Amino acid sequence: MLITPGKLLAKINAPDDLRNLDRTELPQVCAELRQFIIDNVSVYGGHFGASLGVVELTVALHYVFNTPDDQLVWDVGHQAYGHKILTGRRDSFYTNRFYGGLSGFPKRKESPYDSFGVGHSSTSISAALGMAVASQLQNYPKRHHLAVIGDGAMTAGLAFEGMNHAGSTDADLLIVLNDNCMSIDPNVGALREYLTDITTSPTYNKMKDEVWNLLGKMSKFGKSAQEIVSKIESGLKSTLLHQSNLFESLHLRYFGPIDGHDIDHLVSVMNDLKDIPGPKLLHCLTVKGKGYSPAEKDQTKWHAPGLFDKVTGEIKKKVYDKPQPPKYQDVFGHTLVELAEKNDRIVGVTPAMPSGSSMNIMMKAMPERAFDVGIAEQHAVTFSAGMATQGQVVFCNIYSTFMQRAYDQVIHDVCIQELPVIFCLDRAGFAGADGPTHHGAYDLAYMRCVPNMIVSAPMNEQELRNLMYTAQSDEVQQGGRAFTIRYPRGEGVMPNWRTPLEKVEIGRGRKICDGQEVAILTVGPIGNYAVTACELLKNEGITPAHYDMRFVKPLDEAMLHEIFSRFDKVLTVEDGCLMGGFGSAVLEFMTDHGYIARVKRLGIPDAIVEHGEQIELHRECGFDSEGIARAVRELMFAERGIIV
Ligand SMILES: Cc1ncc(C[n+]2csc(CCOP(=O)(O)OP(=O)(O)O)c2C)c(N)n1
Repeated sequence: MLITPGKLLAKINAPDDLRNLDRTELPQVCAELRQFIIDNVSVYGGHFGASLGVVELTVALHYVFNTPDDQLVWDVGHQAYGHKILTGRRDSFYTNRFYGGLSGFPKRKESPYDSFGVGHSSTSISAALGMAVASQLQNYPKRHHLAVIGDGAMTAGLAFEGMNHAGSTDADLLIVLNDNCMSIDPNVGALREYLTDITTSPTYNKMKDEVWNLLGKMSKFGKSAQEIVSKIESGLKSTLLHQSNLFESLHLRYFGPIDGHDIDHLVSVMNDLKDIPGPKLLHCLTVKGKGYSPAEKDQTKWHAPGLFDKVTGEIKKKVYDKPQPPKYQDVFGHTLVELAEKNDRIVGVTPAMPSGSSMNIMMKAMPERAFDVGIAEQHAVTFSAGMATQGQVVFCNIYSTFMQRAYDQVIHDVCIQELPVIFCLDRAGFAGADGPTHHGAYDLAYMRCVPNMIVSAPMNEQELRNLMYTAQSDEVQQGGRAFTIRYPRGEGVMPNWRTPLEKVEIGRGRKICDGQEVAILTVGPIGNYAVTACELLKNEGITPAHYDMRFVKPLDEAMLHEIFSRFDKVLTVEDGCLMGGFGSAVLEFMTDHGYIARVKRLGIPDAIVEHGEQIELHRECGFDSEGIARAVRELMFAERGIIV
């Protein structure tokens, strides 16, 4: 249902309408835009604090620059709700993140204003620089290129790679650094301290005043950009004697810090910067959650709070009449501490996801043994490898989708060197409403082809605990193989999950139930759908066998020999890509051992699956309970010409 916008916002169907407004009306636009975001997210959910924090930046950027001809690139994109609302998607915004609705992130197919698709962090500088260089090659100097990047995203190597390149060009690039001192959790590392220093340094603030005076003169007296820029630069050089500037050292002209909530000042400054050639960075200070006090106070909780009462600020929690299963991430977090209490060589590593992965449980219990390394997946893996060389038992927890960034590190720094790092891949399978940039679709395929790697997926909480227990055991740690444990977003199936820890034999599956005619082979929690499918089929007199293979590598070969000897109809089910995944592994086994069987594989097809509830996407791909039951019937009856 459409939420009613304020009266100015109601008239903005595209940024041109915004640009037709008088500058004095912009504070009102900002207030209405902020309210519209609050009204929508409180009832339909989504990311919250980040978009509130960039309301003024969003309005200023679209007011000053000629989007969509000027290229505006958002980093991560979770803060782009205001941008979506101002660029023709106000009336469909209530569908944000729902199945078939708007994407929660900028997406090229969705709008010409979404110049670059995003979801993973720290891509904006490289992408906008690429666009700027292309504009030069195509002799189109009129176009501006803008990258809006947070201080969290700025901690990634990729952002620095982009700046390092940008500084050696004369491309028209404006990097807007949205500095709110927060990642999802508080930002970490030396860069955060540097940004705070630069913000509070008296030398810099004096210099800043001089720079703004010069910029002000430029607009008033029409001085040439070159003249002003050379003055600013000589001013900077004298200041640099006192304090070096990181961005200036990379040959980016640095402006700021300025108040990112002062819309009038933002418009003036951006207008001035338009005339300054070359790569430059504007440092804006903002508050995550700005304008909604509960979100300003607890910024991590309000990053993506779920539904809430916008008047009281109370976050709505579902009420149950009996205990519910925990989230897999919490089972991970608590089990890690339990293991670390007994094994003092255990350490934990997370790249900027302490809350999302529940590594914060260990960070609280054992702060000296758990590390948040910033949005730096590559570093997280190599840092873990380094610790493993010294005999630490490292649990490196990375979302499946973000691990894609660190693939070379997995091969080069871990597996080739036979280091037994334990990779816990959270959000494996469909991530849900975050959509294709966040689906953990590829991990089974990309991990299983690497030598010296064990790949496993627990079917429930107890299995997760046991796999973690096994991975840290001396036997595995001395074996020189890395150990991947992948599990999905959300709750498991066992309310009483604090089970005694038991070792699992590496490469050993479990028979869930015996049966006739068809064998269903699953990995991970998707196996619970197969359990339900078997119950459905039982009513029809169909009784397939079901095996939880547990390991995609090494496969349980003894079990597979038994299966292919007994069954000539086999169904594999995985919530990962079909190409190269678990089903492929089973087919490889079959052909390598000369078995002949009819094998049907269910999993994620070779296509981009959009966003939606996990169950909706499982259904779409045909591996929910109904889909599995249907596939069993097909295997049994289709060849006899019976339509099922
Ligand atoms: C490669 C990658 N790792 C982790 C994430 C998860 N993530 C989403 S937003 C975010 C924090 C970004 O902080 P910042 O750039 O400062 O933006 P803010 O939310 O503070 O506006 C993180 C870690 C991601 N999107 N991409």
